[in-house]
Amino acid sequence: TFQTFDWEEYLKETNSTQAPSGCFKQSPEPPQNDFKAGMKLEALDPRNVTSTCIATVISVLGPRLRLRLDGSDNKNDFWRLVNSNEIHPIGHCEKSGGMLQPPLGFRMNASSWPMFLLKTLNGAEMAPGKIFLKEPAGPKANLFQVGQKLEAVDKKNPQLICTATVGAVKNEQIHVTFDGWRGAFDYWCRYDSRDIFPVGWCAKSGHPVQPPGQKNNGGANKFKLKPNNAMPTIMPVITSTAEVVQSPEADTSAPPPPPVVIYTHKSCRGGALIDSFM
Ligand code: MLY
Repeated sequence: TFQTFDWEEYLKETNSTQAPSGCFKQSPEPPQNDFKAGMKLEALDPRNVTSTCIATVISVLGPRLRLRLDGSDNKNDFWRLVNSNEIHPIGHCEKSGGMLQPPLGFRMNASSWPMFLLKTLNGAEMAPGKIFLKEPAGPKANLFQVGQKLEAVDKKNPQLICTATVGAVKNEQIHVTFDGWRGAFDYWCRYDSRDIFPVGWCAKSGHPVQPPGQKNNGGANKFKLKPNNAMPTIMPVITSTAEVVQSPEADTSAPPPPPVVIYTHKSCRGGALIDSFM
């Protein structure tokens, strides 16, 4: 089910303000996404940005695309907005005098690249040029202020866009901190990064948003997601301690403790100690 987050209440409760939309290099309205899974396009290799590669759309989420470079593995998928300037229709590279390159970590011998390229493009569904949208101009200077709220991609879990706060501002950079999460997820980025969005962008664009985590939140997370139009459902999570693998030194003479049943709302995320179950 599609989830929303009550930013208005959260801003009030935290006595904070949102970064104005003019701070961001994002279009005022989230762009339309007409890409479909399976379509092929050209993308800069995120691990080697001087290379243009063939990529396949693995899935779509709001105005974002999950991409995988053809000839690469399935462990290095990355996400791009439909109005990114790092993606183009097939043929763009050659038109601008470049040559398509194998991705970093090409799984075959480099000498088989030309044949691989022919085969991967033969009969492929190529994303039509008209669904690639122009990158917004964005602001000319860093207009962010410390303490302002925003929505930001979690670079360690890049499918997630999360509630965040500007922790610091320095020259062209801002420090993105994730509300209710330890600092391990924080990062510095340019003010015109495509990974940061104004408050409410996810809700507007049909992209899920992650509510704040539990840290320094008084234990209970008041600001959880609310399902849009689904009836709340309580789901049991059964953790059988009997399945825990024991080390050779463990006392196996004692009987295993009984299973523990935890009841939780199905939209709740497990956090560090309980796996997600959706
Ligand atoms: N289960 C992962 C996910 C963390 C997501 C953190 N983001 C939202 C800032 C973990 O606990 O590491």
